[in-house]
Amino acid sequence: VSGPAWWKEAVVYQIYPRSFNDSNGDGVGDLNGITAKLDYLQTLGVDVIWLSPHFDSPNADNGYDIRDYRKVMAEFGSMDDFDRMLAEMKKRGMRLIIDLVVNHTSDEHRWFVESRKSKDNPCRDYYIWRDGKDGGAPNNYPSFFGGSAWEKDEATGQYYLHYFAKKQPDLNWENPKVRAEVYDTMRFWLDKGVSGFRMDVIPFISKQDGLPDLPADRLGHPEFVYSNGPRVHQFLQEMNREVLSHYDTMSVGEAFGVTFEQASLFTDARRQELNMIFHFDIVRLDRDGWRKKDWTLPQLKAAYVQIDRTGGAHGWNTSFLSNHDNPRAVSHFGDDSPEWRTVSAKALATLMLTQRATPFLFQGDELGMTNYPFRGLEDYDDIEVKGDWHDFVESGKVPAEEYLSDLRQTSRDNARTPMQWSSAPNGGFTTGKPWLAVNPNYAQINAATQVDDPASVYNHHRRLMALRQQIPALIYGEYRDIDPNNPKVFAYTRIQGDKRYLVAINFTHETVAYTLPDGLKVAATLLDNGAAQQPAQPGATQLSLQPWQATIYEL
Ligand code: TEU
Ligand code: CA
Repeated sequence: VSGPAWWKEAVVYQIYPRSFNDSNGDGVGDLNGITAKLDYLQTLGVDVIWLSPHFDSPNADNGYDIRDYRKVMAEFGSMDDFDRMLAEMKKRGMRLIIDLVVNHTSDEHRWFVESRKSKDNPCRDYYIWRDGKDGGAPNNYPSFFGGSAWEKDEATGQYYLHYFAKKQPDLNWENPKVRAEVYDTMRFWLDKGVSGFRMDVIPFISKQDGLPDLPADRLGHPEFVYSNGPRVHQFLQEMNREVLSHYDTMSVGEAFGVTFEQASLFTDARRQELNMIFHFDIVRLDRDGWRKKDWTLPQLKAAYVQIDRTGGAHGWNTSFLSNHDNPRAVSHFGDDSPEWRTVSAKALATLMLTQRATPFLFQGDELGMTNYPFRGLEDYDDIEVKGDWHDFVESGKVPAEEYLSDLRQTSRDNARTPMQWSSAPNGGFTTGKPWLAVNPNYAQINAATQVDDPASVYNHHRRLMALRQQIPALIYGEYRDIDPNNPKVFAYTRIQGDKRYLVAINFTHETVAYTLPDGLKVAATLLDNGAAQQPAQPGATQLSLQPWQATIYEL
């Protein structure tokens, strides 16, 4: 049965190292830069750091294309820097999880360099090679970064499979040698003292038998097929048996393409696969690839209920509103105009940190950092942008303006602009030229001004994280949406034994008179995001919720 665990009680903070803090002025964040900011993270209340890939890589996809799994990316520092960073984290009682990117490697990885040489190379079978069909690719699989998922290689005339860029060939997990290499790599880092892994697109590791064509209605969303290979659970159980079960770890799988019905197959503790997965249903609620769609509050609430259900009695969930692949939380689900930015960012923090789930906070969201005011294509760095531009705009399917206008809101680069530490040039991120432009609003939004301001977004996160530590019901308590159809107010209870709490969030710009359903009565206000005009009276059944007010009550 699934009982208490350190990783259920932890708050995880995601660091995208390239954009976190540059210690040597080359414009790229680095490991020493992270070490220098550990006190800041400790004060915030972070228990676990998830570090996006820090391995040697030619950076076709910012480190999600790994050339050497046991080497630190030179731009980020050395293995000594890594060891020192980890030791400093431990000193502060923090743990580290790292990114395990093993669906694919870089095409510059030693295994692929060998593999492509000849059909009888000992590494040939580390990847997925097929003959072409009718003068073209072996099947109709699309890649997520544009074009076909197959690339023809001149040396042998065969094609290799790449679900992402052609510089990210997919590993062949059917080959026991590949699995043994992966498990060895995991042990290497665990023996160094890391506490687990975030696993990149892990449901994709098992490929469909015979690689048949996708049906036409799946071509727009191949993830639902790629995530359903016949042996994915067998591989994950083996990984757990061989590696994870021998260490005190946490594991979280990025579950792109995994539906609510399938989720517990990964996370039911009795199956011994992963501890948690990242569902895509909230961050992708209002979009289809780069395209924006409208969303309503009841839809958002329904996703929360469904995700909570997949946790059930034997699993556990994650709670997150952004990451390095998604726009900024406040720009996405709140209101990033100067008038509402602070209060709505705090409302979202309240939502994020009071779920029956482990919260994953993305760097900068604790400051209410916003999307970037992109103008044209030249402002973007992301490889995905270039692929989509090619597939949708250059192909003539979509006018450039339409693509660029949605992209401004959906692009991954929104989350990747450098951290805003202070009002110094470039937000104090670097003394050199940043690899990606800093958001011009850094003079208004930065850590230096927020750390000492009790009313800041940062300090609201701090208070929420402290409260979560004090009140087990906010972690383990049953989750119930008490008013799923209300289009303005998000209200839910968290109940554990006789401890009863209510979270009420006004998602509008208006004052809402809210009558508590089901005879619920407020006993006391525990924490408010600064919007409330007066505390609710004990016994109150009527709340006057101010614009973007988010309050945790005791019932
Ligand atoms: O992303 C998985 C993924 O498929 C999407 O979230 C991706 O961002 C894209 O929008 C799909 O259209 C993971 C990593 O988080 C991402 O940064 C990598 O680029 C990708 O895998 C490949 O490793
Ligand atoms: Ca640097």
